[in-house]
Amino acid sequence: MMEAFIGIGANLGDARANALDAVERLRRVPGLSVTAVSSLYRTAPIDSSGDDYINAVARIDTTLAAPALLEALFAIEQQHGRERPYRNAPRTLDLDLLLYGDQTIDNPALTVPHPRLTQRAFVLVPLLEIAPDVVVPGLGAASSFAAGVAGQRIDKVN
Ligand code: A4P
Ligand code: MG
Repeated sequence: MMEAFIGIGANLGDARANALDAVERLRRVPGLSVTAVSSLYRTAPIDSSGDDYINAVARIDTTLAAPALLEALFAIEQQHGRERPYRNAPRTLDLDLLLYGDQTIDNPALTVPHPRLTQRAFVLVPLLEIAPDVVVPGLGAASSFAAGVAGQRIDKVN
């Protein structure tokens, strides 16, 4: 059994509903259980355009190998009609594999830890909400990067 963290982002359509539905769909994936979900956050687009994003992070326990887990995330994105016209395009739903236990994975299809994880408040803030002591393999405590993203706009959605 592996503990992993999934980043959830949406900024097209009803972003809040899409993020919440993503969590419900994650709960139904065989070989995976959702053990914690952060609050939803409204965040300014970073290197992206369009409306504010809704972001959240889920913690899971899973027996799926990392590539199979990524496939399951893609399937949920597809169920939300995700299109990929260009990199960082606005999206109905984006699911990123942020951390997969203490593993480091680096191949064209999958990089874990997610390479931009420590530079982005929209990932770090919800991650630290549910896992304040989590360690990013190769980089150290996630909390040590919080000060570096303090200038990025992020507000908890009530
Ligand atoms: N891929 C490699 N590693 C991973 C991983 N750990 N998790 C590959 C998920 N996918 C991974 O992803 C492109 C390719 O990355 C996939 O084919 C997969 O094999 P994508 O989801 O099609 O494209 P993307 O999301 O546009 O690119 P990417 O690289 O995921 O972008 P980022 O860096 O995640 O940024 N601003 C706010 N406020 N909130 C956001 O959620 N998101 C982005 C996306 C930009 N700005 C944002 C937000
Ligand atoms: Mg993505």
